[in-house]
Formats: sequence, structure tokens, C-alpha cells
Amino acid sequence: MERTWRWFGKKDTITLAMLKQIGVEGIVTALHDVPLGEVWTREKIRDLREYIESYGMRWSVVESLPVVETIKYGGPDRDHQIEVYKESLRNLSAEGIHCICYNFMPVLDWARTDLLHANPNGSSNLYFNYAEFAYFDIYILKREGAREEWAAFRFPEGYGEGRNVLAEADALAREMTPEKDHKLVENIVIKTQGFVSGNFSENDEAPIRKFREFLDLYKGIDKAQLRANMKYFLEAIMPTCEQYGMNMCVHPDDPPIEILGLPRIVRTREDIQWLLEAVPNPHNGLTFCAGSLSAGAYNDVVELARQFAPRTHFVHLRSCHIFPSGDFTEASHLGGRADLIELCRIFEKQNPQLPMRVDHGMTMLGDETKGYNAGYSFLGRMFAMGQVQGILATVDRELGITYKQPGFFD
Ligand code: DNO
Repeated sequence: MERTWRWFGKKDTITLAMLKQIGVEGIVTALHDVPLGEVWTREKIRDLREYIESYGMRWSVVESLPVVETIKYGGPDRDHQIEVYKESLRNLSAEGIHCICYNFMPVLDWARTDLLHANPNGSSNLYFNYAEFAYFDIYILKREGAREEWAAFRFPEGYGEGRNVLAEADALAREMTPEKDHKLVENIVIKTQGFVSGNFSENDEAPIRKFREFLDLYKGIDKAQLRANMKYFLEAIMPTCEQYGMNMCVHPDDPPIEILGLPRIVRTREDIQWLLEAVPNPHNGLTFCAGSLSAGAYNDVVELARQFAPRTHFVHLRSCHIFPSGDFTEASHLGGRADLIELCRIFEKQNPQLPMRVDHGMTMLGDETKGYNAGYSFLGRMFAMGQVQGILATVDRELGITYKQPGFFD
């Protein structure tokens, strides 16, 4: 697979010169400064592409070209927004960029409750605690129906035995302080969404009010309706994708569970099969995010990779560990539920040119003082990148694939 890295543009303190030293060949990025719903112009795309190329790398994948909420909930201006999307696709194609990662998660792009959860070795990882999330939902967001939904909540079989998430959330309510509430809002909304989604920014003064407004847009939108809206979007853009050779790859829902009363439609094998069959065009494909999928106890990640490799255009390598309590954290890239070694075998066999990026990484050895985006440390990701390069070198040897890491004399 092509060794790529998610880089957040010219303002990223992790520079392209640094990435070159650690074997990165391709860059995964976006025009982060273009407001949601505006066309990505050819000039802006070209400027960033040329900058990346001046370091001897290529712009391999766009992550993300955001699908605005109106397309997801089917608002009155969705057709206009689909035209905007098509225009950006045409401009990207004209600049030679053909792989587009996006997601179809309503409101929240991804969710965690703790961004610096200590590992036994002294580093930290991202963490999702159901009780804290339920507390956020019931006591901070004060979402209508939240209490009833958490009362009915059940963990997948084998997890969370004897656990009562609602009772835990009520217990938390007795000990939380305004400072702790603020921290939780920061973790769930500001720091996780701010740099990826465009719906929220680090400077939002009333993120909870904004959050409620977004949730209101989805009143009456159930799973079937969200699926219909996704199909509508994909069918509308497929002719452009065919004409301009654009590969769309949807990112699975992270975590792959239903939250905040919102439908989530890219969580399981059945979901992925549905979306690939609903629009049976090779340009409608998948971002195989092993991390997101492995946070769902019902997902056998290796089986999913075997089944969906032919429609995968982009791979995220990361692995989760689910505790017996049902909570999950991000594991070592050599451990956890995802079996990255077997995944590398499957995808390398499928297509040695497939772009792959290491996803997230430990926060370690001072990463925490550098202000990196949540999950996107430098040393932790570099460590994971080294591990994955080792896996790939071994798998390539097994498969008889010749690969020479750029940047060395031999
Ligand atoms: C988080 C990421 C997501 C992902 C988008 C893709 O770390 O995996 O923000 O980039 O959901 O659209």
C-alpha cells in the first residue's frame, strides 16, 4: 500500500520535511480553510498540490470533502449543495486528485469522551466511556428522550454485563463540577470536531446551543430516511465520478453505535453491503477504517476486509480494544481487535498501490505539550507508522512484492 499521512495543511506544525524523513510517500489532506458548502477552487487546490509536490510527495487522498448537513438530512438546498460538491470534484480531478474520503454521520463526525486516557506504559490514547457519554447527553445536552433511550440501552452480547449506564450517569451527575462539564464538552464537541468537521470550531461560544440546533434538523429522520438521502447523494454524483475518474470512499461511523438519537448507517457488515449494493458503481467505495469498525463488538474486521477489499479505495490502519465493561480505547497498532497484520496481507494482495494511512496514535514522550489535534500526535503516529512499515515489509516479502523505501542510498 502507499504509505500516506494525514497532514493538516501549511499551518500544521508537523511539516512535510519531517514526514519525508519517516517514509511518507503520499499526503492525505483537505482545504481546511474553505468554509463548509463552498466550492474548492482549482487555484486553491493547485496551490496546495504544488506545495506538497515541492517536497517530492503527492496529494494522494482528500480527507474529507465534507458532505454538508443539508445533504444528509435532505434540506431544501440539497440539490444546490450537490452541485457545489460536483464542482469541487471536477476541480480536484483537473488537478489530478481522484480519491475522496467523506462521511455520512449526522452532526458529529466522531466521538470520544477522554482524549488522554493513560495506558499502563505511561503514554495515553483516546477513550470512549458510555456513562460519561450518557451523562453528556442527559445532563449537559438535556436531549429530549435521552433518559428513556439510555434506560433501554443494551451492550452487544458478552460486554457490559450487569452494567446500568443510566444509573452510572446519574451517579456522575452527583459528582460532576462545572469544570468537569466543561472538559467533557471540550472533549466531545470542541477538540474532536473542531479540526475535522466544519460544523464546530474551537472558537464557538455556545457549542451546546449550536449542537441542539443541529440535532433539531434531524427530527423525523430515521435510518431508512438517512439511507435514502445517502443513496440520493451518491446517485446524483456518480455520473461526475465516472466522467472524471473520482473514487468516493465513505468513512465508517466512529464509533459504530447509534448515539444521541441519531441514525447511523455505516456501522456493520449489513450497512456496508447495503450502501455498496444500493449504488453498485465501482466509484462508490469504502474507506476501510479498521479502527472505527473494530470498536463495534459485532464486527469481525478481518472478515469485513476480505469481503469489501475489492470496493476499498483507502485504508485507515488502527485497532481498538473493547473492555469487558463495553467501553473502548485505542490499542497498539500491533494489538487490539483489528489484526492489522492480516489486514495488510489482504489489502496488499488486493492492490499494492492502495493508499493507506496510520490512523491516530499514542500521545507519548511530550506529544501532549505540542497542541496536536486529538489523536494526531507526532511521535505516537510515527511509532505506529514504523510498526506498519515493518508489517508491510514482511507481508511484501511473503507475497513477492518488491518495495524500496524512498530516501535511502541502498
Ligand atoms: C477522525 C477521523 C474522522 C474522518 C472523517 C472522514 O480522526 O477518522 O474525522 O476523517 O470522518 O470524513
